[in-house]
Amino acid sequence: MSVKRALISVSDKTGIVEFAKELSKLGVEIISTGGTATMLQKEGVDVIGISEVTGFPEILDGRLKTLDPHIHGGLLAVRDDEKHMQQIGEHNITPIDLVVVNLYPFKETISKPDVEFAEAIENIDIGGPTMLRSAAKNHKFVGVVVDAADYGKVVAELKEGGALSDETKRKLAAKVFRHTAAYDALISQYLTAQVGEEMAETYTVTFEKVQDLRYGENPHQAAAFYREPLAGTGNIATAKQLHGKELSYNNINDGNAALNIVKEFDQPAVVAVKHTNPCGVGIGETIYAAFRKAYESDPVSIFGGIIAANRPIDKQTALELKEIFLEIIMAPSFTDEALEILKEKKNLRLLELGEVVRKEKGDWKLASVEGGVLIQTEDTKRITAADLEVVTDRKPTDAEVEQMLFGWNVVKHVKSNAIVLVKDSSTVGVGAGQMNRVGSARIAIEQAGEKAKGSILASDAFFPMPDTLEEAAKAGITAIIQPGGSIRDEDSIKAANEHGIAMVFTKVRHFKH
Ligand code: 93A
Repeated sequence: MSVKRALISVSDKTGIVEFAKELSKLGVEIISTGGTATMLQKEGVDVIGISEVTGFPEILDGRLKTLDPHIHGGLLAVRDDEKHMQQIGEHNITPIDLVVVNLYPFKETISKPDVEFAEAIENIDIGGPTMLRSAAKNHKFVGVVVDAADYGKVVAELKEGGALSDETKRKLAAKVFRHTAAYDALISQYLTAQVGEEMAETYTVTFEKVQDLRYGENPHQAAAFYREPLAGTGNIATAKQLHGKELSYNNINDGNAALNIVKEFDQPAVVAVKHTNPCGVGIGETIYAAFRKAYESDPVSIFGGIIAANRPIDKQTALELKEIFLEIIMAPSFTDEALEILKEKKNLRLLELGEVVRKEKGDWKLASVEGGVLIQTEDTKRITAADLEVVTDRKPTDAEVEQMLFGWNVVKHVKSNAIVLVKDSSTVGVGAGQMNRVGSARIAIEQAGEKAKGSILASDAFFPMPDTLEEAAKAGITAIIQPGGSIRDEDSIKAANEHGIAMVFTKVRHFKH
């Protein structure tokens, strides 16, 4: 079916003049709304003003422009239904064969810092989505373009055969409903957050594709990476890749884990991650000092790891990083010298994060399960020395308390059951993901070897029995931080006292599954 009449109403006017000119050349009559019509006319395109078609002025500050039977009748009439065609004829409605609409910039508006609520509301488009939906419903007869990226393809098809193919029209319609659904999802999220009803009867989210991925966790799984429309800086989703091979699914997942840990620290920190668990974390006066500590934590496991830093990577650090086989280095930025050094490694992925800051208020976290999704707030719980309850005869020294809090910030990010040993502001042993706590403790102790002596043990959840304490005492661990709350706490406290270990309870636990 040939395209005789098109309606163009766009907020983002990129490429619209060229597109409209091409349509005009093809003999298509163009109807257009206020700002769009003005622009097209200025550029010498003949347009019919929307009011000429509706017989009604644009009123209510533009809220009422296209919401009119002359428009929607022209979009919705089924062309091969005699009754429909007779009815629109009786009402002087002319069919519209092509709709080109993009919507009021709601996302851009709410992305502005300090946006006023009223401004956000004014940017909820009503007439635009309505036209898109009418046209998309009647896509058998109407072409509908919501994405400027499709202008070229539409013109090419019209030039070729004077009409759009059924396949193209159906694809365009599907895109429209994806677009309007995402548009409404964002409005619903914004308003829902405003009234604090996040876990309402339905939960509608939308994600935008960042990139296709070669495969998922394994080569036989398909995968792509999507981001939240309003993702801020300092995230894996908005990081800028400066160098190296394409990111993989596992890279992104591990990178996210490393970043979450490094964000815990205000002082310079470096985190090395393998399979989403930290294998080395260090904090220090400088990023180099932090890197040394992270590296010395476990010089074996860092091989093939992912590094996150919360300060720019300098030359000194780059020179040593270059000597290790790494998948990714992520940092707020890289000095020119550091970049030059690291770029010598062809495959090494370098990600520039922008500002890396700890979030005070967490996002909603989604975990997919078969047939559904679990939603929870992010674990952003923090504690200070004042929150610690000393439960043993021996009180921890100030230095021990400092190390306890460091260990606590790390163990929170280790898959449960999680045990972390720390010494001199670096991790020396990490036990992750075991099905019993003492198993994780044994792994951490074994990995620490000699370094276990004089170290501090952090546990993400309480000790159900005193076996972990006995292991800790044997290894020469001097202090323990754990949530407490087991019915057998007294057994662990007794064992700690027997061995002169200082132990504190946080009364907060950090399961991570
Ligand atoms: O305010 S609206 O919801 N009411 C309408 O009737 C209407 N018709 C088109 N917004 C409406 N539009 C939108 O106006 C389009 O979706 C487009 O984004 C914008 C184009 O306006 P202008 O041509 O005046 O720049």
